[in-house]
Amino acid sequence: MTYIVKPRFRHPSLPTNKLGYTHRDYEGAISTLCAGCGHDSISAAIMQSCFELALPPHRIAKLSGIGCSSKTPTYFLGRSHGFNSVHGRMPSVLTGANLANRDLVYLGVSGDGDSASIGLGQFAHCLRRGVDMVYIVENNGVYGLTKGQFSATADKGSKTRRGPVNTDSPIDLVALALQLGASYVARSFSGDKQQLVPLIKGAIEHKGAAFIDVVSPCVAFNNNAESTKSFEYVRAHNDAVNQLDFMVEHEEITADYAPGAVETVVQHDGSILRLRKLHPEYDPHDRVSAMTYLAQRHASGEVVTGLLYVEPDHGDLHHFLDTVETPLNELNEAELCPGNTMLDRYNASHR
Ligand SMILES: Cc1ncc(C[n+]2csc(CCOP(=O)(O)OP(=O)(O)O)c2C)c(N)n1
Ligand code: SF4
Ligand SMILES: [Mg+2]
Repeated sequence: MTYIVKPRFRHPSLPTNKLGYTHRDYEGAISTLCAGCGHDSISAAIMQSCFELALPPHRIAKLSGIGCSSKTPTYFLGRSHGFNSVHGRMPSVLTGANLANRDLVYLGVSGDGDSASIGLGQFAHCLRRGVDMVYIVENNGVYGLTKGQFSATADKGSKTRRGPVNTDSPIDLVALALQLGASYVARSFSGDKQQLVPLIKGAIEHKGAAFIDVVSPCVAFNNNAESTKSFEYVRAHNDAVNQLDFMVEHEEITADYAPGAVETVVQHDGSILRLRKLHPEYDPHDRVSAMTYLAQRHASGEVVTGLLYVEPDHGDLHHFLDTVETPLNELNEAELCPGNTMLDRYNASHR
C-alpha cells in the first residue's frame, strides 16, 4: 500500500559497497504490485546490480511508460532521477535526456504492451540509433494493468486465465532487437536472479543500446498452465545458451574453467564478461546465426535465455553524431550560442 512508509531503521552491520552505501540506499517505495508478480523480482535484481556496481544513485536516470511494469521504478532507486512518461513513449524521452546529458546511466523500464504494441515504433528507433541505455522489457504476454488482455508478445495458441486462445502471431522483441542493430541483447526470466543480475550489470557497463527481455509472469492473469509466459512453462522450457559472470576491470579472475568452456569479452570501459558456454556451438557475436537459433528454438516451444548477442565496440548515438563530450547543462552561454559569424559559417557549409 502506498501509505505504508518503509521504516527508517537500518541495522548497523548491513554490508556496504565501496561507496559506503547499503542495499537500503538503492531501494524505493513499498511495492503495490500483486504478491508474487514477476516484476518485483526484476526490481530486486536491478537494485542488487546497482548496489554491487556501487553506482552513485544520483547518477542514474530511470524512465518508464505506463503499465504495472512501468510503475516499478517507484519501487527501486528512490534516490535516482525518475520520469514516468506516456504509454509507449519512454524511448523518445530517454533519447532526449541522454542527448542532453550523456553522463548518467539510463535505465528504461517498459512492458510488453508498452513496447510491443503502442510503443513499437519508439522501441525500434531507439535501438537502431544505438542510444546508450539499458532497456528492460518486463514481458508477461498481457496488459496486466488493464486486467489481462493479450499483448503482442503472447504466443499463438497461448491462453490467459479467463480469456480465449490467442490466434495472433507473436512479436519476439529479442529477434527484433537483433534485427534493429542493438549491440547487447539478452533474455532472462524474473525467477532466475542468478542469471539476471550479471546480465543487468553487463548491460549497464555496455556502451550502446542494451536490450534485456525478461519473461516476468503475471500471477493475476497469465500464470495458468496454458500460458507460455507462466512460471511453470518457462522453468520447463528454459534453454540457457550461456551463463554470465560479470567483473569490473580491477577484479581478479579466480574461477578456473576447462579451456574452450569460457569466453572472455572485454567491454568499452574495461569491464569483463565471462561467458560460460552451455551450448558450445552458440556464438554470441554472430547476429544472423543468433536470429536463426532463436527462431528454431521458439518453433519447438523453447525459451532461449542468456547473453544472446554482444558487440562490445559498436559505439553509441553520441559517437555516431559526434556530439560534444560535456553535458548540455554544463555548457556556458557563449558555447551554446556562439554568435552570428559561426551561424553564417555553419549555414554556408550546408549550401
Ligand atoms: C495512450 C494510452 N492507451 C492506453 C492506455 C491503457 N493502458 C494502460 S497500461 C496498458 C498496457 C500495459 O501493459 P504492459 O506494458 O504489458 O504492462 P504490464 O501492466 O503488463 O506490466 C494500457 C493499454 C493508456 N494508459 N494510455
Ligand atoms: S496485474 Fe499482473 S503484472 Fe500487474 S501487478 Fe498484478 S501480477 Fe503483476
Ligand atoms: Mg505486460
